[in-house]
Amino acid sequence: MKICVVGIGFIGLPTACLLASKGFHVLGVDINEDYVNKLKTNRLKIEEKNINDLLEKSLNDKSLTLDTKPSRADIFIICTPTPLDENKKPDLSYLIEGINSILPYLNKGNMVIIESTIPLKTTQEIIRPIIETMGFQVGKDIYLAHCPERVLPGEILYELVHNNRIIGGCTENCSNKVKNFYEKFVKSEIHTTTADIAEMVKLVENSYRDVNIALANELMITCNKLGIDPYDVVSLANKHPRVNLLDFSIGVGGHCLPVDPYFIIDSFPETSKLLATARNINNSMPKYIASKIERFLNQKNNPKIGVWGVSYKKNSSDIRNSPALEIVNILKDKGYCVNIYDPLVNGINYDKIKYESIMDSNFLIILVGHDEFIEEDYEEIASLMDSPIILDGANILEKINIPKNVEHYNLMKI
Ligand code: SAJ
Repeated sequence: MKICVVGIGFIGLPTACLLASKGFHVLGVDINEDYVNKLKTNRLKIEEKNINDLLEKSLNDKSLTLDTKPSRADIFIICTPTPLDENKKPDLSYLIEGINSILPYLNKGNMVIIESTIPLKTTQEIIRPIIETMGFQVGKDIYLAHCPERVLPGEILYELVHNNRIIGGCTENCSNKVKNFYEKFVKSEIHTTTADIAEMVKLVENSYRDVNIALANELMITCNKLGIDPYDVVSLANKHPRVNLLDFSIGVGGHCLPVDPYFIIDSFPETSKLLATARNINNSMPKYIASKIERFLNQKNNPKIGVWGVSYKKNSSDIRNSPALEIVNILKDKGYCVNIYDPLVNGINYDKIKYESIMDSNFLIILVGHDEFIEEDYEEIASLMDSPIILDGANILEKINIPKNVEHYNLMKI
């Protein structure tokens, strides 16, 4: 069975490699020729657990080939990006380009599976008509379904197999055909439903998480005003058997939670006010945290600041929509001298070596709780700084040994 995966990025590449390892002949397609060539020649280190070995093996045994154009296949899986534009409106240009690219290669009996996260009614009202312009009848000639990915970056290869899946077919026949395919490699439950419901389920999953985090963030701010420990409030409330508050934070980043709720808000603004409010609360967190940091910075003349951690969440190298980076930019825009260090993120502005980022600094601000930061020797770090103050935005103070004489504060508690 031949599979064509269109869009070999964060989700598409692990999906293509996994399917190739399961005995399928897979063609991975991406419009970025330079990226495809670098993947082909193993010149790219992909930051996803176990992916590099699997990619090399699949390319070597030819179970996976890569190209910039699709070709005939039994199954087409679309994993193209669906970002927001500058007005927080869904940008479907990559998705439509991906669908159009497979049209010349479609044959009766093919499956077309949309794994990209998509706005409501996209499968039935945008993708289905494009396919039917080719003379195919969806449900009879082509089996079209939305099967939203729900994998956690860093655990993708494991979760592709072990997470249960939702399959939303345009028709019941589409759902059943696509379910038969997923049953070949998914070891968990597979639930079939309609395309409309599958689209909403995916958006609800991330919206639920975003609203829950917004509630925790709002409670943290109230606890700060009240002068009580927000960690105690959340951990004790969660002792209730039916309460599960998530963690408050410096903000909500990544390419999912800050994006997906807007797909519902854009379609139904009148009935998604809670989602919009939650987005506004989470979007405001970097500014709130930066204002707390400034209260400390203003105690020194021309303070020198080392910031550790810029990715969107701990133990990740991904900086998309990173609240930590937003905080850094707020401080820099206000003229503060900020040196950044993040061992997981390569790039011009934040690859200062560890000690250079804090040498003679007055402040060390830890914004992301990478495991590496927990192992550090804070005695030595404090000795390199000038009357050091450590500000923790990642709730790792309890896990690290800070010398008694070094001032340190948890930014969530003050
Ligand atoms: N965050 C908090 N508090 C928390 C948990 C997370 O502030 O208690 C922040 C993180 O620091 C990060 C952001 O939220 O900045 C998003 O992190 P995340 O842990 O929610 O994970 P993502 O965005 O990497 O992946 C999510 C997952 N969705 C759900 O858990 C419902 C994943 O399963 C999805 O597949 C993924 O979005 C996606 O691609 O949609």
